[in-house]
Amino acid sequence: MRAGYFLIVLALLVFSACDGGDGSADAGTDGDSDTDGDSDTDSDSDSDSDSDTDSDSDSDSDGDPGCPPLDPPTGNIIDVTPSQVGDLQGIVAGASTGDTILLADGTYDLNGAYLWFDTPGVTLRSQSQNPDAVIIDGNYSTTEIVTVAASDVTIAEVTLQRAFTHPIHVTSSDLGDTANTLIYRINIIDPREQAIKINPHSTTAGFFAEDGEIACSSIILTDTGRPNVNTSASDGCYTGGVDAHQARGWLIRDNHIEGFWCPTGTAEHAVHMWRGCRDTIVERNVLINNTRGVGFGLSNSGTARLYSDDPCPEAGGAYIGHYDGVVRNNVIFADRTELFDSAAGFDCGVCLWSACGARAVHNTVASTGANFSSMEWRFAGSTSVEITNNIATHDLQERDGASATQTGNLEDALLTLFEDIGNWDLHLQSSATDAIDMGVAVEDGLCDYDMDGDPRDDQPDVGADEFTGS
Ligand SMILES: [Ca+2]
Ligand SMILES: [Ca+2]
Repeated sequence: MRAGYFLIVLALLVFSACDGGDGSADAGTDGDSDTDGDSDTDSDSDSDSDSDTDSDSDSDSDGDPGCPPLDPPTGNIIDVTPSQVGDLQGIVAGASTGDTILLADGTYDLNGAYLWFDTPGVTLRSQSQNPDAVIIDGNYSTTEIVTVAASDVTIAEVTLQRAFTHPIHVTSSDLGDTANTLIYRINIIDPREQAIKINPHSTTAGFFAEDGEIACSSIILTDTGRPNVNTSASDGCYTGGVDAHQARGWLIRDNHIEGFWCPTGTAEHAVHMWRGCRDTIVERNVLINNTRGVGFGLSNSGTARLYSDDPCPEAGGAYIGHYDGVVRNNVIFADRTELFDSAAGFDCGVCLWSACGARAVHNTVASTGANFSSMEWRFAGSTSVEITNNIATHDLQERDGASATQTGNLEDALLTLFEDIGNWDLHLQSSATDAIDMGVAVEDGLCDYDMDGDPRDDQPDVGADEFTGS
C-alpha cells in the first residue's frame, strides 16, 4: 500500500465517521459553537500521516513525496506552552530569521491576538508533531490568526480554528515578494471566511506571494461552523478553502478540503486561483462536498496580474484569470443531500473560467446528486484548455464559446465503477472496464503517477486511480 493510498483511505474513514452524510445539516444552528472550543475538532485525519514516506522517491514532477512529519527543527528553538499564550503574539513578532517557535501540546486561546510573521525564515510548529494536539483557537474574535508577510515562513503541524476572517493570510509586503511559504500538515477548522487567503498587499507595488506550498493538510467547514460564516459579503457565503489572487508557482497537494457550502449563497471553491495566477499545480487533493472544487479564474473582466512575457498571446490581450497550470489526480466528490439542496448546489468540480493553457488530467469527479457540471471551461478567447483522461459522473461542459481539447475522458460514468463511495473510496473496482486502460498516453512528466503514487502504465486508466488490483 502506497503512502497516498493509505492517507486517503484513512482520511476517508475518519471523515466519514464524523460527517458521512448523516443528514444533520442543522446540527450547528444554535450558534453557540464558539463557547466551548472543541466540539468540532474531529477532523485531522491526515494528521496521522504515518510517516510511511516511502514515496517512491522519484524525482518526477508529479511523484508523490507523501506526508511524513516535518524534519526536526534546526537553529534557534523557542519553546512555548499554552500558559504563555498571552506572550505568543510578541514572541512571533520578535522572532529572528532561523528561529523555530515550538508549541507544546494544548489549546492556545488567542482571544483577539494574532500572529504576524514579517521576518523571513521563521517557523511555527508543534513540538509533538501532532496537529490535533496543538489547537490555536481564534474564538471568532481573532481576525487573521496567522499573517505571513515575509519569505521562507513555515506553518506546520498545528490546528487553527475559528478565525473571524482568515486562519492564514499570505501576502506580499511593501518590501518585496513573499516567497516559499510552506503550510504543511495542519488542520484548519471552521474559518468564518476563506481558510487560506493569498494576495498582494498593494495593488501598485508590484510584489506578490510566490512559490508557496500547501500540503498534507485538512481544511474543513463543519456543520457547527457553517452558521458562523460571513454571509454579508459577496454571494452571501464568503468562505472557501484556498483563495489566491495574482500568485504564481504554488503547489497545492495531498490536502483534504471539505464542507465549503452554505444553505444560501455561493461558497468559493475548495481551491481557487484567480486574478492572474500562474503555473499552479493542484494534485492528489480530496475535495468532498464543496459547492465548487478546483477553480482556475472566475470572471472575464476586472483586476488581474499581467506578465511581461505574455504567456497567453493567443488571447490577444483579453482578461486572463489563470495562466497554464495543471490539475491532476484529484478526487472531487459530493454526496450530501444538504449540499445538493442548497441554493448553489454542487456547482462544478473543476471550473476553468478565463483559464489560458490549463490542463486537467486524470481527475475523478463524482457525485451522487446532480451538479451543473463535473468540469467546465468558460469564456471565448481567454479560455483554452486541455481536458484529458478524467472520469466524471456528470457533464463536461463548454460555456460561452470557450475552447478545449478533450481526449480520453469518460463522461456520465456510473458510480458503480468505484470501490466504495459510501466511504468516499473512489478507487476503481476491478469490474470498471469502462475506465481501466481506457485513457490515452500523455507526455512524460505530465502525470506519471496516480493518486496513490502508483505509476501509470502504458494504457492509463481514466480518473485519479490507476487500478493495480489491490
Ligand atoms: Ca492501465
Ligand atoms: Ca492506484
